[in-house]
Amino acid sequence: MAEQAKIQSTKVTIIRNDAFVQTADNLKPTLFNNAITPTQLINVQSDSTAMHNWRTVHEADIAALDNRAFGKGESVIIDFGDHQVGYVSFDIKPVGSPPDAPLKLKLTFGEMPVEMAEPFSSYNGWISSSWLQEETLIVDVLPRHVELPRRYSFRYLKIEVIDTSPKYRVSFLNMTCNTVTSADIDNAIQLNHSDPLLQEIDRVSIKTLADCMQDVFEDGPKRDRRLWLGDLRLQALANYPTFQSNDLVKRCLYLFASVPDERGAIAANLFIEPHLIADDTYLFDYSLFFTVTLYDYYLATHDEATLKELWPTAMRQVELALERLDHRGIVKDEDTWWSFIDWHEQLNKQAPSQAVLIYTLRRAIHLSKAVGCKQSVDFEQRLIDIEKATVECLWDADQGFFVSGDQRQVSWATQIWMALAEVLPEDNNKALMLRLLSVKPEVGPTTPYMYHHLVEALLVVGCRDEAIEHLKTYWGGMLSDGADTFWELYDPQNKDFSPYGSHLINSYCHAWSCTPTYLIRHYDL
Ligand code: RAM
Repeated sequence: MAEQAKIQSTKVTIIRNDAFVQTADNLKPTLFNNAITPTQLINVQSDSTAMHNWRTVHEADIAALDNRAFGKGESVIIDFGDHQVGYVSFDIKPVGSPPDAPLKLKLTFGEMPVEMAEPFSSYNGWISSSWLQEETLIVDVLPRHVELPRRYSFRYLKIEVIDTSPKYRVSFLNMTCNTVTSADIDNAIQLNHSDPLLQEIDRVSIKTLADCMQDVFEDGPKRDRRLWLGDLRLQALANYPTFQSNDLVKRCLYLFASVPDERGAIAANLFIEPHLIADDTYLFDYSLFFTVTLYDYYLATHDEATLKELWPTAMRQVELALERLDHRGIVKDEDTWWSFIDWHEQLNKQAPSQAVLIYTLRRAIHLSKAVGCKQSVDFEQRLIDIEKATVECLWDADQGFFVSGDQRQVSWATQIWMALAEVLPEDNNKALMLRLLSVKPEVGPTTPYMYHHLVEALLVVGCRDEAIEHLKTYWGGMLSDGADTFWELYDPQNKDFSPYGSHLINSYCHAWSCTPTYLIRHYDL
């Protein structure tokens, strides 16, 4: 039995498994660096047809930067040509009289043109404005070589000269971004698809995944820069047929298993620095995805030792989820953020969560048999009972849809997850998805996360053409709207959508949108 230490937090007691922490530490990835130089100077112009109403226009070749000198109130926007994650350095040279006052600069980093155009002071969302990427730099002595200490996620860098003095101006030279990723890009498995759009979607998916692959699989290098279980599951799927950084998946699984609470529940996300800390957010679906991610990892690697060691943690997530069933065998609903599923404000989480439980139970049964655990017998019986209860209580035969919550809500998320969980017989499952596409209930998908599940559900039920069409329209839509990497949020009907109150804070390189490479390759689209 591994040595365990107890860490008291406000709400829960974390039972730390030091042996697991050690295993995770031993699997720390190598980081790859690459020095990137910018490609051009740009301006932003308002354009009602462009994403967020802003487009970039070429202002000058990058060579022009060396010969320009900037005084008080002047600014420049530098384009690094593609999305970058890394550390920026440059030289500042004074021009004119000896600098008789410090130099004050404001630097603004943006993944999207809108971040160059709209002042961050206009941000009024509910999550911290400190995620907006900016920096004030005061330089006493010139010339100076600057190495910014923070890692930034960006394509554009705006430099505003707040002040010099009337006697001198400044030039910026040797602008460089030293990029960082743990993805071995040179050795990624290539795809040669005959469809140029699918080829391009695959390329941008891999770029998105690589930029999120750091010391752990981060959800987004701009925000939250954190290991979330729901994102990890999808990143791992995209990783197997591309970078095959399977040890990074293993490391993340061990990190999650290192810090369960006193009931054995796995947190929804982890902080890695200054040391491993489980966030005090627990989500029903995300905890279950520990089990699912282990299942996918085992299928991809056949790593029996890891399966054996992590199986008790995986089994525990299912047991805890089963404890949430009411007397009918239906997951209890609650008016809190108890399960994630998707960001749609009106979405009721009960039925989709029920489906996630069924989806996970199937995989847990497979794993329990693989490790020779007698729990498989109980899980098999529970699965039969729960599926029966689901059809009895949540299936609305008149509407031909599953319903969720007291208000019997019919949402896309519910049908999609029920289809993935394969609750109905094959033909009915396919009919369910086709009905969903034709009826189009009001509570729809709002994130690439939910669109991933929509496309995969279509593939699972055998609607291949519809799946390809949705994949191309949705992710292709992001490309037409200027994506260098795929975004955290994209609602084609409401392109400014943000669950955080402002599109400025959205992440435009987000793990959960990198899955087309998995869908295209795994399902041979
Ligand atoms: C957001 C992040 C993350 C996601 C959670 C639920 O904070 O975008 O990717 O997993 O929500």
